[in-house]
Amino acid sequence: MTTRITELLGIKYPIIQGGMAWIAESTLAAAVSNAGGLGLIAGGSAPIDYLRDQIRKTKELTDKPFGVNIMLMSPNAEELAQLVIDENVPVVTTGAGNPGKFIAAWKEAGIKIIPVIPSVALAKRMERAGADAVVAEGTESGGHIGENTTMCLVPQVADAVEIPVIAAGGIAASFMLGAEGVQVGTRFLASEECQIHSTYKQLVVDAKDTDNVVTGRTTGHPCRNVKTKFAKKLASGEMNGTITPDEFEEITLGSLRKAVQDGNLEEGSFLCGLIAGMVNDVKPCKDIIEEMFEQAQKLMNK
Ligand code: TUI
Repeated sequence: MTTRITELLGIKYPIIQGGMAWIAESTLAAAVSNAGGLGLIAGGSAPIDYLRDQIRKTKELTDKPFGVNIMLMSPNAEELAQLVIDENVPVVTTGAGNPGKFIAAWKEAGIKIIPVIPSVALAKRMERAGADAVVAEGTESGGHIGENTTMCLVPQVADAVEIPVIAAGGIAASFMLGAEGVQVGTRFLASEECQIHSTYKQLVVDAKDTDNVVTGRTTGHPCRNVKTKFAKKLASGEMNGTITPDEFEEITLGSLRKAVQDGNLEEGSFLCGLIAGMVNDVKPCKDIIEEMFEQAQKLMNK
């Protein structure tokens, strides 16, 4: 399956891993890259020394291309943006903001730049600024989300820009909508190589189509999660006004770490996309990728 994305990135399958903060580290990134996709390490709000170490570990674990995701709301985004240059990272994806001010320096360093965008307007702005491709991420995705759906956003972005579009979602459907690659996050949560707590993996495997909720709408930073008691309590508290936006920020501070490292059901935010209902087992990244492409091929042959 050769597209402009496989050619741009030098990968076998047009699939890039989501830049999941606290989750995407060297073991997962290298497994996805070794399986023929583009593995990503999450910058998140990690300390610079941790990210440098993860980049170097990934280079030891794979000789294939990989990337780093820069989360632009992070207080240290600026220093992480410089680190990817210093460490010769081949690809950068960005999330939760406009990476415009970093693009010139990254281009100068020969880094391939792929912003994740929630709207046509931002996709056009990124193309003008020199991005190599964009990921159009619909509201079904896990974590920090925009309002548009993949089904409506992807074809509009694909029409609006000349650069290749990567859809966050299933392969066959994404190609029908005009994308040339896919970004996959939630499915990789239930991979053998993903280092999250076993409780987190089990929540993803057990989730049905309706076991999902958006929290943080009152703060302006909506986030999609597995519908645990904690997430439900947050969402309803926001809705009926018993949790103010400030209280929400306080309660959820550190909650992603508590989910990922401790599997803490009482205080953890288990970020996860709506597609978790379809994720029913834990297996190696290689099997996940190969199975996705076999299924896509069958669907497209139909
Ligand atoms: O970034 C993500 N997903 C994330 S980031 C994250 S960590 C976090 N935790 C709490 C609050 C905020 C972040 C967890 N999941 N996906 C990519 C994405 N980017 N989704 C939406 C956007 C986005 C939103 C606004 C991109 C650009 C943007 O631009 C606004 C502007 O400045 O024009």
